[in-house]
Amino acid sequence: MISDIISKAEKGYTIGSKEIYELMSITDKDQLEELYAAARRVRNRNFGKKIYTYGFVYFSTHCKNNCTFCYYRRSNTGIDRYRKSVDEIVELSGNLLDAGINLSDLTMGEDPMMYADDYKLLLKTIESVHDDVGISIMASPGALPERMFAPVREAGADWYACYQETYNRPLFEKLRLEQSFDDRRNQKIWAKKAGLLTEDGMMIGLGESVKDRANTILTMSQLGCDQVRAMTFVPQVGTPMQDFTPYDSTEELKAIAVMRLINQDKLIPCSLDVEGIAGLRTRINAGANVVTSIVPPSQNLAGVAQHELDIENGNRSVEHVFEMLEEMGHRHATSNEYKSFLAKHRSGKVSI
Ligand code: SAM
Ligand code: MD0
Ligand code: SF4
Repeated sequence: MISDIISKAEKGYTIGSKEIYELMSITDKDQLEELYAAARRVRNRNFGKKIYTYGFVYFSTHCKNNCTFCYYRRSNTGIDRYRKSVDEIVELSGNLLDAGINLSDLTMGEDPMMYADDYKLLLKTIESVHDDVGISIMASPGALPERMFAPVREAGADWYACYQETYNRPLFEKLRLEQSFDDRRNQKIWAKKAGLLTEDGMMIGLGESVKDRANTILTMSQLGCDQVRAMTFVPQVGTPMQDFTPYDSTEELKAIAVMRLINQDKLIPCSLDVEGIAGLRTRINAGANVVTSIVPPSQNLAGVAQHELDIENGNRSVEHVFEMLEEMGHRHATSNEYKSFLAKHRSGKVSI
């Protein structure tokens, strides 16, 4: 039964919510292996040995929001926060490009300073990285009004990332306090209409059920995003969820593999922001094809879920990640290879 679903999905036939639920319910070790092996075959058939790489530039950790899971929520007072200047962000992105990284993920909390004067500083930041560096750009600035997506695209962003975390509406409302479920869902649609590639994402271990996970995977896939992700929740000191018992990575790995089977030519991240470098191999083996949250040491940059883990010791550095990919029989994609992937996907029609 499980084998039938895996092989049906591997061949590219559509599987529905019931079948996704069955796959997300697997606990047997051999069946899990079978799932990961199928996901690897699908990834390798579509992408060969190539793995894309993203640098993470968390350029402002100030935030007006109060998400219960997040270290940088506004009520977590007394933590260190920073805001990088445009020049610093340009320099960081330039270093990423020179080191062979495919994309600079320009991420921030919902920082009022960046949003002031009609998002002036945010747009200036994107534009400067585009004009002065030329690396591909993902913007992860939080939720924006619909009218801002065209300017974000014009400033030079290739991608807009905004994660729903869960498509269970009541759970969303308990997590993303004072934020609108529909508005956040619409972000992806508005971004796509403005010509941006889009990323959606789910978090695992927030109190959701297996059915919620299956439904979230299906909804993210149906929205037609070009990149979809899963990240295990990491409890954060000073937040209402600090005492949650963290999950191990099994559910995330399953989600990566299932997402791969139903989004065969899409990008699926292996984030170093959950388990640090220790989590790279398992996620690649589950079918991921982009390493995200590569952070250079000595730049005073933080991660989101793991704000320190493996950064200053250099384990999340470019060199170390490239080396590990080679050891696993993969190779990092060149900037031209990445740009041609973007061109191919950008021409896709809006399917919603
Ligand atoms: N502030 C913007 C926003 O929330 O859309 C951009 C930052 S976005 C990169 C932050 C994402 O990191 C969240 O959407 C969530 O998926 C993930 N994240 C935040 N805190 C986390 C945690 N404690 N554990 C795991 N993932 C987390
Ligand atoms: C990551 N810490 O890739 C980053 C972040 C934002 N677009 C991505 C969650 O894991
Ligand atoms: Fe702010 Fe994003 Fe953290 Fe929510 S997840 S508190 S919006 S930085």
